[in-house]
Amino acid sequence: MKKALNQLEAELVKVDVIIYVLDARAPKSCLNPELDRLASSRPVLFVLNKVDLTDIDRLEMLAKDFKGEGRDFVYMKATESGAGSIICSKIKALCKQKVKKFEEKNIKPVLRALVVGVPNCGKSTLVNNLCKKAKAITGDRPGVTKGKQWFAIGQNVEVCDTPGTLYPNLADQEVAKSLAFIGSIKDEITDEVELAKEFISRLEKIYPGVLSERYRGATTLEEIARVRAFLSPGGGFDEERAAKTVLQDFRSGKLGKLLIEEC
Ligand SMILES: Nc1nc2c(ncn2[C@@H]2O[C@H](COP(=O)(O)OP(=O)(O)OP(=O)(O)O)[C@@H](O)[C@H]2O)c(=O)[nH]1
Ligand SMILES: [Mg+2]
Repeated sequence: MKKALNQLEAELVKVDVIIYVLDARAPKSCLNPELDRLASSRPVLFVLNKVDLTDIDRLEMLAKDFKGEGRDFVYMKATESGAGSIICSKIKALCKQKVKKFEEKNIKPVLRALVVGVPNCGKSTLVNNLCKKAKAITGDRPGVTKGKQWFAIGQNVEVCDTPGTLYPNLADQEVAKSLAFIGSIKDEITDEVELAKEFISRLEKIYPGVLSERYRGATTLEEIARVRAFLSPGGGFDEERAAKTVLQDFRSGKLGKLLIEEC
């Protein structure tokens, strides 16, 4: 991740604006203090992506923090074609000084935007949306994009897709858990049973009743395995399968539209 951040820093000198993609199910947890430092020298457009999966009422409570001098935000469903069209006008508004300076000389400036964010938040999907073509590879797992790539998206705007960047050291356990819940950290390096237990405990605090409604009264992994008849080959109930099911149901929106961090 240190290498990825160094590469971003090198790219930063070429760009006018940063498109900072956040997963709207845990937007604060997606803020990387290292990226914030890099982003402090440029205007920033926060893209609160995956709004189709989040709790918009709670998101609205957080959204105002993403607006200010040289800062703006948009709600986004990057998988919906045409949804990205608002980005160009937001970028132009954020870069209005450069645009004005060039237009005074009768030149249309090219605006360059660097797309950054944690793994799996939808950066490449957004870039494809802006290109109106599937040019960047996307995937439902972290670590899909391996290197930076520039794309012209029309209207004199170019965007650079980048690999997802996590914090060099995820000291805040609550943040680390949120990122694991939304699939920004590889499941292979986390214990899914432990993660699902943490998820259940967070969910019961913020949205009591959601689990028991989906799993016919069950609220623990063992109970969920029981109601789903997930049996272990060695006897007993398969908590690992229940853990995978709970996490997958959250990530795919089957548990409802949820914002899974404290507001
Ligand atoms: N429901 C929903 N899914 C989305 C949205 N945007 C992206 N996705 C899905 O999220 C997954 C990750 O998307 P990518 O665009 O590959 O994410 P990325 O940030 O480029 O990921 P890395 O390259 O690994 O850092 C894919 O399965 C997308 O289809 C959205 O607005 N809503
Ligand atoms: Mg990508």
